[in-house]
Amino acid sequence: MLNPALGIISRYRDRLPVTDKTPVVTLGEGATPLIRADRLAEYAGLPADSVYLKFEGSNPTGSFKDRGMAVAVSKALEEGARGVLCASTGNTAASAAAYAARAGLRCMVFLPKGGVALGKLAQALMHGAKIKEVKGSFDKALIAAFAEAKKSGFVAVNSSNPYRIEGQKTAAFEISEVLGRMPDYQFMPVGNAGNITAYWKGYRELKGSKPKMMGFQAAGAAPIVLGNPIPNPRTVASAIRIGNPYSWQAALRARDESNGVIAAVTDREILNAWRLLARLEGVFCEPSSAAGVAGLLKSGKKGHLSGKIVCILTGHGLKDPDTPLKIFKS
Ligand code: AN7
Repeated sequence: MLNPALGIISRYRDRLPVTDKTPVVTLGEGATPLIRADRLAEYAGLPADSVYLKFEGSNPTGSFKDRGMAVAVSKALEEGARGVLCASTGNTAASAAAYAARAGLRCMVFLPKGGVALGKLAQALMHGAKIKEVKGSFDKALIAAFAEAKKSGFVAVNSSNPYRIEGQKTAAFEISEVLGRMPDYQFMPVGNAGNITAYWKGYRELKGSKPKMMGFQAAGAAPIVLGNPIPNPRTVASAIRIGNPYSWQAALRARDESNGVIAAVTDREILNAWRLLARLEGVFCEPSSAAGVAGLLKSGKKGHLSGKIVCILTGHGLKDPDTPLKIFKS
């Protein structure tokens, strides 16, 4: 195996849209741990050696976005872009800012004002991104970002950018390599729905029996579950506070082709799963990342799960230091 520190482009070059001419911009993303979670499995009423946590918080900027950004920024550099831009609930901005800095590109980020966790804002500032705060939700910021991309010629590196999806699909390859096959179920949060789209693309490119894709939105920000956009999405899980996901149709395809589910979990269920991960397994993810685990705990109780189950923990707990302090004050 190639040195994992070389990043996903070196490891999966033959399965990514790069050539010898593509300048590889990497921070050593990917090769994140797949952590066996027996105590969580027991809590969910499932057997030992059935539940695994893919801890994407171990990526260089602390979220899964780095996989997609490595490819998107490398391609932007190859294509001679002046800069990159994105709208973001925080993690995309942090990742874009870091990879743009490394590539010597300018970076502009459109953020929902007051809606981004502290650590993510600190990252975007630290890496020198130009920050535009937009009144309203992520969905408004995305419209502003697309308008600016048209005007400025900066490349949009939201998950509308197909290279983002290509990079993110590599997590499906890693899980399958470690388990020796694809899992039976995959539980994960759904926001703008790029990641569920990317995983499903990755699994589709592999031969064998594929997982059921189990996506979870926060109940106050669950447009896909309700079947219509939400003008004012609300949830404690700021990363997935999204009312009109870009990859809506692709997420429905992933759900339907895999015989999976996209459902909602309440903030209470998210926070409970988030705390359980920290206290039963020693794994600190951000609140949004726990939405898939909240879904697992609900489904586990119904008793029809079996086989290997992977939960995607999309971002690191240190991204959002305010939420534990607010919730566990005493
Ligand atoms: C920790 O950074 O949309 O369903 O702008 O940061 O692929 O959107 C973040 C999303 C899950 C949802 N977990 O993934 C952004 C942004 C974390 C996240 C999601 C996000 P998608």
